[in-house]
Formats: sequence, C-alpha cells, structure tokens
Amino acid sequence: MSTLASPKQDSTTQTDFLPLEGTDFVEFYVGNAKQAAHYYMTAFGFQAIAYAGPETGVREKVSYVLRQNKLTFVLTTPLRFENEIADHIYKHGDGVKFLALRVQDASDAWMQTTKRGAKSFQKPQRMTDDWGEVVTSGIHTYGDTVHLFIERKNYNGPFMPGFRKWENEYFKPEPTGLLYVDHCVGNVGWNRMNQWVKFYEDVMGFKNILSFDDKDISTEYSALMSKVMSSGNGYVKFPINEPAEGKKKSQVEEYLEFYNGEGVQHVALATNDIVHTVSHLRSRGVEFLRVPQTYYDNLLDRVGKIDEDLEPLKEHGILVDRDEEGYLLQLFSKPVQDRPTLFFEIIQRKGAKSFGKGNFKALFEALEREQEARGNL
Ligand code: TYF
Ligand code: FE
Repeated sequence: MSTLASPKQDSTTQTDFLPLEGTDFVEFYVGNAKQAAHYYMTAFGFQAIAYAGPETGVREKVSYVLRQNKLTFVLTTPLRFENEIADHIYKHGDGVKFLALRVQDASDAWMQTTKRGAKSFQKPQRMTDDWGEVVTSGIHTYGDTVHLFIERKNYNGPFMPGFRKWENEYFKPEPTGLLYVDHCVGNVGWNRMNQWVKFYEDVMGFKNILSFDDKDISTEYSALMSKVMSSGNGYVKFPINEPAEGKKKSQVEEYLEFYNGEGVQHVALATNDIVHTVSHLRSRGVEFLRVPQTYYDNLLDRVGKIDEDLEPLKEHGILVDRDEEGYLLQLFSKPVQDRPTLFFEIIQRKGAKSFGKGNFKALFEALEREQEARGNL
C-alpha cells in the first residue's frame, strides 16, 4: 500500500536546520565530456555557459557547463590516468557524481550535516574572482554520490571561480522547454532503503512524504520499494529505491549490477508543455519507453478530465496520473548511455504532488521488456 504521510503538527515552530533553495546543478562524470556536452545541447536543447580545463589552469580534468532555464548540467571528464574521476568512470561508467544544492550558507550547511553524522567530502571552501565569491562544501551520500552545498554571494560570473565563459556563436540549439530539476532518484542496495531514509531525516532534516511497497510496484516478474524524501520546504525531493524479491531480476538489481553500486537512477526534468518538449526531444534523437496503446483505452476513466488532447499524448506515449491535488504527465527516456543505468524523466505537474503511482505497472512492464531485450531479466 502506498501511504501519504500526514504532516506532523508541531506546537513549536521547528526551524529547518538545512534550508535548501533548490538544485544548483547536476554534475556528471563521463568518458568524453566534449561529446556528452554536444549531446545535451543538440538533443536536450541546453546552451553553452562555461568551461574549465587546462586553458583556465585546471590540469587534471575538463568541465563544460550547460544551462536551460533553471537547469544547470556540468559534464566532467578526466585528462589523465591516476585520477579519482577516471576511477569513478572505471567503476561506474558515465553517471551522476554531484547533486549540488543551493544554500544561503555553505559553511553552516556543512557544519549542521557533519555534526549529525554526514561524512565530509569537502570542507567549506571560499573561491573568488573578478565576478565575486562562491562558497562550496560537500558531504557523501549513497554510493559514490556527493551532495555539494553552493553559496553564491551575488556572484555574477558565468558559473563559478575557475570557469570562463564558453559559447559557440554558430551553435545555439533551440531550447526544448526544460525548466528545472523536479526530483532525483537514488537506487540503493538490498534492505538499504531505510538506512538512507534515516540519513536524509537525521542528517539533512528531510521528511518521508510518500512510500511505495512491493505490492504497489510489483509486476508479474520483478519488484522494488521506494520512499520519497523531501526537504523541509519541498524544493528538493529524493525518492530512494531498493530492490524487492520478485519472480525475476528487479530493475534496481540490473542498475546496481551495471553501475557497480548505488547511485542516481533518474533525474526528473520539469516542463510546462510536455507534448512540445517530448516532440522536440524525440525529433532530436532522445529515445523513450513506450507503453502499449491499450494504456489509452480507459485513460480518461482513470484520470478524469484533462486539459490536453488525448491524441498527442497517445502518439508520444505520455503517461498521466491523478492524485488528490491534481494530475501529472510524465514520460521516461531509455538509458542515456550504453549501460542500463541513468535515465531521464520528463514531467509536467498540473497540481499533483505525487510521482505517478497509477503508471507504475505499465511503466515497469515497459522497463522489463527493455531489460529482457538486454538479456538481464
Ligand atoms: O520518481 C519516481 O518515483 C517515479 C516512479 O524505476 C519511478 O518516477 C520509480 C522507479 C523507477 C522508475 C520510475
Ligand atoms: Fe521519477
């Protein structure tokens, strides 16, 4: 059963010890950042923003910063062999290394979380250049994934000290309407979900706002469990999945095997017009999962009246679900690298605050067809 946690009424107003203003950026460690940057620009409609590498005094790595509305992606690749980034890619393939969170005070964020048991990744570090000052700090989370805290003191440079402006006047792909990070999902190992739920509660002051057990999420074959963690103000949401016992290998197990450990499974990107966004992405080569056409036979009976025409939703395989507060439209990409690890979700919320539970069965069956084609079911 899925349960919507009832907000605990506290007589005293509890102040949030880790006020987060949202996702500052997502940084990927990849084997070839130059080509990955081109993919996110061409296929997803990001713009070139900033660059760091040997030309800017960085010896060991190259990073490209891309932006679309409030979404910032950083693609980083190592330049040499004996290098922590190279080790990360050797172990995991391409994937998310940093989920960077915007704060007012990165020193305090580090203090508050490390004193509650977080393992430090980086002590608060102040960086300045002609454009101002940025303070960063970081803590470890599941697997080799890291949360950075980013404090921007009226910084008005392209990205951060150490980066220079980067653009190509001949190459400015049209945006696709992607707006911001809606949520980021982590896959963790067998029976590790509650440990990470406790980490987000105790160390980061998050609340468990939704839970799905294996009965919600089991298809004929495989199963998983999931709990959604939310920051106090709801700006940052991290669902955590763990595999559950099923007839065949869970999609989470397939991930854990190919990522060689715990890590980010999907990043959900918000749009205000999912049909527009998805048709752009599709025509630029992004591949999406498809549910059977029968999904649409009784869709409107299930979700009630919606603003969108049914035909374009059907054409693109866009999924719809309703909760007490409204509805949402969502669609899931295939993995964006050869390993069946990271993928993206495109989501348009029309009041709904949930995650599409009504779609889980159809979605997971579509996922399992892909898993089976890979010989991993
Ligand atoms: O973020 C969520 O919870 C939804 C549902 O492998 C979901 O997007 C959960 C697990 C999964 C794919 C989607
Ligand atoms: Fe999601």
